[in-house]
Amino acid sequence: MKNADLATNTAQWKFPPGFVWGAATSAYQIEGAISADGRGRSIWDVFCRVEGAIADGSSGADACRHYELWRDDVATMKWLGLDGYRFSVAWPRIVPDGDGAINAAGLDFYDRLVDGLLEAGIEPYLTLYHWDLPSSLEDAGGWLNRRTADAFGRYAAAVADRLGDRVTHWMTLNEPYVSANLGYVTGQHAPGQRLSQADGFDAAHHLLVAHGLGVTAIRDAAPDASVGIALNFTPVTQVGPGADDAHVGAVIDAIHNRWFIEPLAGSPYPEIACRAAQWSGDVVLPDDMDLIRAPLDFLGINYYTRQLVDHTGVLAAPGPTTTMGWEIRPSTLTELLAWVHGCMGLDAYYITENGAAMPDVVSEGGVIQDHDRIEYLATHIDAVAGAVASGVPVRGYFVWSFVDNFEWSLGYEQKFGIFAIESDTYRRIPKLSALWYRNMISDSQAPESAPTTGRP
Ligand code: IFM
Repeated sequence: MKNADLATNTAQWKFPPGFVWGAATSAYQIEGAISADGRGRSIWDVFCRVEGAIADGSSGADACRHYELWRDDVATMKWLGLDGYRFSVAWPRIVPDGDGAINAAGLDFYDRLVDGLLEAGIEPYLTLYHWDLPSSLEDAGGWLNRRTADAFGRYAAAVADRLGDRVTHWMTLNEPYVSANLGYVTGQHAPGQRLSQADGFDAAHHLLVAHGLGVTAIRDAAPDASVGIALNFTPVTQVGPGADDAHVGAVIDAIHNRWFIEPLAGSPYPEIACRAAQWSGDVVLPDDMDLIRAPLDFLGINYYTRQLVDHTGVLAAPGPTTTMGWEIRPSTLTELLAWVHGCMGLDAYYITENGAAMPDVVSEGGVIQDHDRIEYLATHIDAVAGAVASGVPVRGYFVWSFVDNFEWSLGYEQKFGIFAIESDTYRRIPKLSALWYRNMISDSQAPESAPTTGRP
């Protein structure tokens, strides 16, 4: 079927009953209100003030004002027909100094949000850490310091104690690859450090220790919780026939795609990556790998694109691409899901992020006719259906993102939302993709399109 037909025939996919259609966001990208109700400072508040760090000089200080407008947002999600909403909790709202006293007002906000979602019939999917580390922890070394992992365990316990009676689905971390590598190696993200890959692996290890401590804390507070982690994958396609092309491809693949999933599945860190970075692994304490491999209920998979690699490294993506310059490649998602299932063998996977930044031209009628985004979503949902048909138990799909938001070092120039935000009023304006997603959800829930597996 042609891509355009895939997008128009929204009743074609046969997902299992109970498949969760959702949308995703994260705290710093949408909340704003960075000084409200005792919130502490995060590394992103600090990083955004560094000259040149953010492409458009902006920050998440106001973002989408979700902290103030969350009730309207929940109503909009209900209108969309979402089954699930994936959001993150801002650590600095709960523990302003990173470790120590709990700020009840911060917990109150998420308490209200969770109740509001449940009242609207929307299941909360909660991520504990989506990159907004309390800056006082960074002052003490951040993720290079193991104590940050211990502090995360205590923070996780505080959130789970308060919300564990109503939130079933928990993710410890979002994309620890990005926290470790963009935060401590390339410096593109907060805290903006440019250190060695070996230092990046120290940070990555501490993130995984934090994950393990978080899993324990959540299970202690909420024994029936379904617990996972959201990992991002950028599969590598080797270009060029040489052994050197294969070697560089294998190293990049190990750093990007294998580093986190393999220890979660009980294997050691990939040897080829440790060797390439001359990583001593001194930070790994005797019981760490057992802590990291704690059984999970599900894995969250964030997928946007693949990367082409030769002996020189990652190559510019061939077209078609999104405005991020990321190649649009849905078939890789089907292959990725099979590979992930082979590694983890779990009963449940969620696509916890998938979506596209597009130019979003406003038509004469004032509507954002984002047919390109609709096609991206349709072809990727079709790719998920393909994986489901071949036996991968994918249980849900969360579009990134619910609204245009603060795209980290790229500011507000990259637009991933299915809703735009009107400047001045902060009104959420549905793009054509929001209407499409709404129809697709409603069609997929129609009784005649709910057989047990696969696509036609
Ligand atoms: O906006 C980000 C999100 O915070 C994490 N995953 C990728 C998205 C798009 O870059």
